[in-house]
Amino acid sequence: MKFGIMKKSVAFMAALVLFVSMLPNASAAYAQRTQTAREIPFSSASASSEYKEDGITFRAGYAIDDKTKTDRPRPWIEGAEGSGIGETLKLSFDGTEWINMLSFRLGYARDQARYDKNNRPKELRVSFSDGTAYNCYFDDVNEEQTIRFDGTIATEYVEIEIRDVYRGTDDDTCIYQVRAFYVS
Ligand SMILES: [Ca+2]
Repeated sequence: MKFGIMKKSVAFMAALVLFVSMLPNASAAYAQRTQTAREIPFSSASASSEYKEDGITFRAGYAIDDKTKTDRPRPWIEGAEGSGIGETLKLSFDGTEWINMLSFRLGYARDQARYDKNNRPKELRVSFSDGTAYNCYFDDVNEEQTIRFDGTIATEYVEIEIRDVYRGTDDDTCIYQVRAFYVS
């Protein structure tokens, strides 16, 4: 009796192996989660200096405002003598946020003439309230450039120091827009 059952099982397994071997070959395909970038809005901005001209202050807040909501979008421009090396822009969240990516529009990015006229940051040192800091390097292009960090950073602010610039005809360095994201 036992022997009979075993024989039947062996026959079943043989049939199963034959059936599986007849299935069409297929390459492996693994599902991947779509990466989503959630923007974490800044709530306030301050700077070590702000450039003033014709009654306009190119204030820190311009670096975090919504460029689509104005006809004359402006950057933050440092107000120090020379290229503004060492000047800082501090962008704060409303409390502690988790971020792992920053995006930058650098220079006076509204149009090419303004972009060429003013300095564009080449190197920025980016510091967070958790004590970490990164030297970030940028190309001289009037496009959004993103910096993706290895880990996730829990921080109350993003502090940006100008370290090096691409020179324009005027020695004023501009940061047009900075945005923070959590990419999952
Ligand atoms: Ca300057």
